[in-house]
Amino acid sequence: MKLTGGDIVVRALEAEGIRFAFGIPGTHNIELYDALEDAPGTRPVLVTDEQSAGFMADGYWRASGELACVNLVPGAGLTHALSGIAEAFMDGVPMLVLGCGIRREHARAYQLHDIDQLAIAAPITKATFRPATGAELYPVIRQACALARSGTPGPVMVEVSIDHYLARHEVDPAHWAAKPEPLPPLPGREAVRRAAALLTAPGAKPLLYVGLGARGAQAELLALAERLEAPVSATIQGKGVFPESHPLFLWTGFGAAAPPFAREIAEQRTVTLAIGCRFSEVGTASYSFTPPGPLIHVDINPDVLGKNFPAELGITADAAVFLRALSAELDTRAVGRSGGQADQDLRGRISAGHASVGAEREAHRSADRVTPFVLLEALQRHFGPETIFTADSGNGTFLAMECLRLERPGRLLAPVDYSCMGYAVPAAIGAKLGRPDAPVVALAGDGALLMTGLELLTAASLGLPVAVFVLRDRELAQIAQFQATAFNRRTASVLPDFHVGSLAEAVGVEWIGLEQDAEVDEVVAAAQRITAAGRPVLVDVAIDYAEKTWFTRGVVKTMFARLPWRDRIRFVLRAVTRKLRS
Ligand SMILES: Cc1ncc(C[n+]2csc(CCOP(=O)(O)OP(=O)(O)O)c2C)c(N)n1
Ligand SMILES: [Mg+2]
Repeated sequence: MKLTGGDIVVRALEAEGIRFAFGIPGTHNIELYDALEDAPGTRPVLVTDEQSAGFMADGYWRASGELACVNLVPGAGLTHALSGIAEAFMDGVPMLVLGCGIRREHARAYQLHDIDQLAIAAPITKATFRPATGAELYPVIRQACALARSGTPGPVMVEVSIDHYLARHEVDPAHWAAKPEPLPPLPGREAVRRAAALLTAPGAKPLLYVGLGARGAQAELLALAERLEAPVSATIQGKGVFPESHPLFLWTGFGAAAPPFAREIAEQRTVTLAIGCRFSEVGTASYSFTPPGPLIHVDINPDVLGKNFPAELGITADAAVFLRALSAELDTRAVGRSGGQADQDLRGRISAGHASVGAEREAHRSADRVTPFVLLEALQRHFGPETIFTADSGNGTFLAMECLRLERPGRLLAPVDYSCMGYAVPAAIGAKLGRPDAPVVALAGDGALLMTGLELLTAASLGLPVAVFVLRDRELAQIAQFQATAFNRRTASVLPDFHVGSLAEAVGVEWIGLEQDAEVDEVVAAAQRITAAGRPVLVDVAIDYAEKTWFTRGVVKTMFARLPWRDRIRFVLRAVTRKLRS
C-alpha cells in the first residue's frame, strides 16, 4: 500500500506506545503534524520553546516509565532542544528525538535551517539515524526506540528528510514487526559467588549504595538490606529506590556532604555494594567520599564499572536480576538477618541521627521568611505520598534531596548530571501527562523560572493542574552562595526584580504569595485545593536560604581541600581582606 512519510512515522510512534510528541511545527514537518491530527494514539503537544520539549519528554519518562518523543524542525528546533536532550543523555533518560531534515532530492545549497544535525546530536545521543528511503522510516524508528530504552537508557535521534514526509511510499505493514528487545545481561555465577563472599566475610559490615538503575528492584533491595542488616544510601536520582522511612535508610549520599551521623556510620562499614549508579560528580557532591572498600559495583552498563572508584568486583547486570541471583547464593550460605536479629545499635544511631538533623533544622527557622524544610514538609503532608516533585538546577534540588522523605522511585525528578536550569516547570508538565492520577509539584528557582516559566501557558492551555512553587530568593543562589563564601561578593548573580504574579496572570494561571512560615500551611493547602480542582497554580515563595544545605557545605569543603595550599591561602586572604574592607 502507499502511505505518506507522515503516516508511516505516526504508525511507528503509535506502535511504540508514544502518546506525546512535544515540539513546535515547521515547514519541514507539517505533513507529520497533519497526520498526528488524526492519530488516535499519539498527540502533539505545542510548547513555547523546544528546550522545554526535551524536559517534558524527560519528566514524562521519569514519572511514568513510558517513552515520549521530541518533535523538531531542522536546525533551529534542534539547537533549542539540545539542553533537554543533553540532560536526558547525562541522566540516563530515554527519548526519541524526531528531527526532520532538509530536501535531499536536489542538491541546492543554503537551504532553510540547514546545519549538520547529526554531527551536533551525536555527542548527546546514544545513536543517530537518517533513513535513506521512505520504506526505512518505520523500522528505523522502531529500532531507535528500542535502543533508547535498552541498557542505560538515553536519547536517540532520527532525522526524517522533508522529501520523505511529503512523498508517498510503497510499504507493506504486514511485515512491520518490532524486533524483540534484547534481554538484559545476566551476572556470571562466579561473580555472584564472589560478591556474596565479600558481603558475608567474617566481620564484614556492608554499605548499600543505590542509584536510579536499581529502580525496578525495590523489593529485592529491601530484602537484601534487611538480610545483611546494611545501611542504605542513595544517589540523588536514586532517591526513593529504597524506602526512606525504613530504619536502615541512611541518607542521600554519605560523605562530606552528609550530616555527621551518616558520615560516621558509612566510614565504619567495610564493604560497599553499589547498584545502578555511576558515582558522578553531582551525585557524590564532587567526589566527596570514597566508598568503604572493597567496592562491588553492579550496573547494566559495563562502561561505568569502577570508572571513578576502583572496583574490586565489577558486575554487568540488571539490578533486579543480580539481586535475585545474590539472594539465591545467600540462601545456599544460610545467611539470615545477622543471626536473625536487627542491629539495634545501628538502627538506633540512624534514627538518632535523623532526629538530630530535624532538631538542628528547628533551631534555624527563618525569622521573617519561609524556611525550606517547613515548606517541603508541608508540601508532602498536603499533597500526599503519591506526589511527584520536580526540582531545578539550583538550591531547590539539594533542599528537596535532603528534606523530602520518599518511599518510591520516580518521585523526585531533578536535572542532576547535566544540571540544566529550566527543568522543573516543563518536567512537571511532562510528569503530569505521564501520571495524571498523581499530584505534581514543581520547585523552581526564580532564575530557572525566567528560562522556562512561560510553559505555564502550556499547562494552562492543556488544563494540567501542576503546582509550581517558585523559590524566590531574588538571586542565583547556588552560584551566589559560592561567590559569597569564596570571594565575599556576588557578581552577576543577583536577579533583577520581576513580578511573579503578573507572569502568572499573563498566562492565565492563578497565583498566591507566600511570605513567611506562619502562612505555609494555609497557602500550601490552598494550592493543593486549586490543583485538586483541575487548575494549575503558581506560588511565589519568599524563601530563606540563610541555612546552607549539607550538600553545599560539603561541596565547598571538598573543593577547597582539593586546592593546593598556595591557592587555599590566596582564597582565604582575599575573602578576609574584602571582609575587613567592607
Ligand atoms: C542553563 C544553565 N545556566 C547556568 C547554570 C549555572 N547555575 C547552576 S545553579 C544556578 C543558580 C540557579 O538560580 P535559581 O534558579 O534562582 O535557583 P536558586 O539556586 O537561587 O534556588 C546557576 C546560575 C546552569 N546550571 N544551567
Ligand atoms: Mg534563586
